[in-house]
This record gives sequence, C-alpha cells and structure tokens, in this order.
Amino acid sequence: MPRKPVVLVCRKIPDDVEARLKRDYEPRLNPSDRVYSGDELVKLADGAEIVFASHSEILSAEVIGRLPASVKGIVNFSVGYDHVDVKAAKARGLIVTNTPGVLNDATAEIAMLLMLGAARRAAEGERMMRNGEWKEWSLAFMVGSQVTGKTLGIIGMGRVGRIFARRARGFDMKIHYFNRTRLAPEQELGAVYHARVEDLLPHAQFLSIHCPATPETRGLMNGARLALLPKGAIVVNTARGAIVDDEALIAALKSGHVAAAGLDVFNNEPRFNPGYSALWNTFLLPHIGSATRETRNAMGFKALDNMDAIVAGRAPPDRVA
Ligand code: 8YV
Repeated sequence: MPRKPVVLVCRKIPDDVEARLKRDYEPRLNPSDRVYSGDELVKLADGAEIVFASHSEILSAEVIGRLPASVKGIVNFSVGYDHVDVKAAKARGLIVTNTPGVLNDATAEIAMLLMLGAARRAAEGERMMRNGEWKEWSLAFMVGSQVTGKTLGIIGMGRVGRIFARRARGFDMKIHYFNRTRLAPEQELGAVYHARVEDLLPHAQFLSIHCPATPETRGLMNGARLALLPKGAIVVNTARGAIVDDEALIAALKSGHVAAAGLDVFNNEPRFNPGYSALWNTFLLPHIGSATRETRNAMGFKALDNMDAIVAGRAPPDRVA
C-alpha cells in the first residue's frame, strides 16, 4: 500500500474530523493542544505535505521561509487567514486554503448575543446575580439601550455580515453598511450603502464589524472614527481584534461616547487588553464565534476537502493563495 501523506495537525480537532483524517492521512497530532511556536512548527513539519493550522498558529514570512521543502500547503481550520503571510506563502509556491461559508450562522449568533448583551447590560447583571450583589430593584435599575427599531451599521457585508443583517431585521433594525463594493439589490434587501466608512458611522446606533483583518482594515476603528458614531452607540466585534484600536475604544467606553461594547475577538489573544475587563459596559467572550459542534465539524470537513485536493494535485475549493 502506498504511504499516506503526512499532515502536521497543529491543534486538537473534532473526533469525527480526526477519524476521516486518520483514514486518509498519517496525521502528526497535537494531543496536548498546546500552541506551537514558529521553531516547533518548522521542526514538526519535517516530512509533512500539509500544515493543518488554526488561527492560533502564526505563520509569518520568517516561519514560512523556514518550512521544510516537503510542505505543499497550509490548510486552515478557519475562515480568517490573517495569521498567515500569504505573500510569503505564494512566493514559496505554497497553497493556502480557508473555510468560508460554514461559520456564518454560528458567528452571526454570537454577534447577536453580544449586541443584546452589551445593550441590555448582561455582564453587569450576571455579575450581580453570581456575587450576591442584587439587593434592590427600582424603575431606574439596570436601564439599558433598546435594540428594536434602531439603526445598525455593518462594516463588511460579506457572508457573516449579510446573515447578521437578516437576523437583525427580526428586531426591526434599519440596516446601513459599508463594503468595498456595493451589493446587488437582491442581497442588499433595502440596506443603505455607504461608499466610505466615515459616512456610515454617524448613522450607526449599533455598529457590528464583519470585515477581515487586512493591511487596509487594521486599526480602522481608531479614535477619530469612533468619534463619528452617535453618542451612546454600541460597538460589536466578532471579526478580528486588529480592526479596533483598543486604547481608543476603552477611552470612548469610559467617556460614555460609546455606551457599551460586545467583543468576541481581541488584539493579542488570549492576553487581551485588561482595560476591557476593568469596565462593566463591556460584554466579553473568548473568541467563540464559530464554536458550535455543527460548525466545528463543518469547518473541519471543509478543510479536509481542501487538503484532499492539494494532495491530489487538484485545485482546492477554497484557495486563498
Ligand atoms: C475560529 C475564526 O474559531 O475561522 C475564523 O477565522 O475566527 C474562528 O471563528 C478559529 O479561527 C479557528 O481556527
């Protein structure tokens, strides 16, 4: 029997995905689920055809430059691929893939949870209940912002942004959006397009970020742009922490210009800016946008479809480099 292709599996993957992987490949598993350093990645990839990565593995130009010649592709168990230096991968002739499409619903659910949680002060309420701090009730107690009927600004009207808009319409929200290109009317569904993010922001009583982290979007939500939001706006981020300037958002949350923020993604994960957890007008989750059983399996199988294609010399369905 011919030898199965060797795959460096950087993180622990769901059981069903692992079973299919073992059937077709010789996986080099990571039972401890520890995040590998660049040096470890280079060493462990020796003889492997595929590096099966998650967003936790930093595949910088320097690391990619040192990957062994056996490696043909980087197959990501993620839709975002900002952790991979795509230019360096291309220069080395490596194929890079991602997992678009299958995490839209799960991520939109978390964006909705964050939007509602931030608006209705869920973190404060939870803390009170768990710490025995609920002593009294009054008409002024825990009054938050109502979501229903408000204007929602969406940055990035890709797959997740569009599903989130659809869910938000269930709360009678008016949708405004910024995207690099305007959507066709059947996708726009009445949403108001703004060609510049600066023109969108003054409308956004709620702002939800759904664009990828790219050199153009890094630090996009800085102090000057946050200042364009209406006073008391609520900011939600399920995309990437890098799109937000942490110090600027924390200052806006302190001043009350931004009433609350719901965040699932952060700069420097998992060591996020402690300024966020020191505030109670933040509703914080540890990057669990796509963490449902259904979505994790779908992501894993999609990644394996890409892997199968690369190894067979076919064009992978989700090639990004
Ligand atoms: C995943 C994500 O959990 O797919 C992405 O880009 O941000 C997450 O939802 C993670 O990346 C898995 O590697």
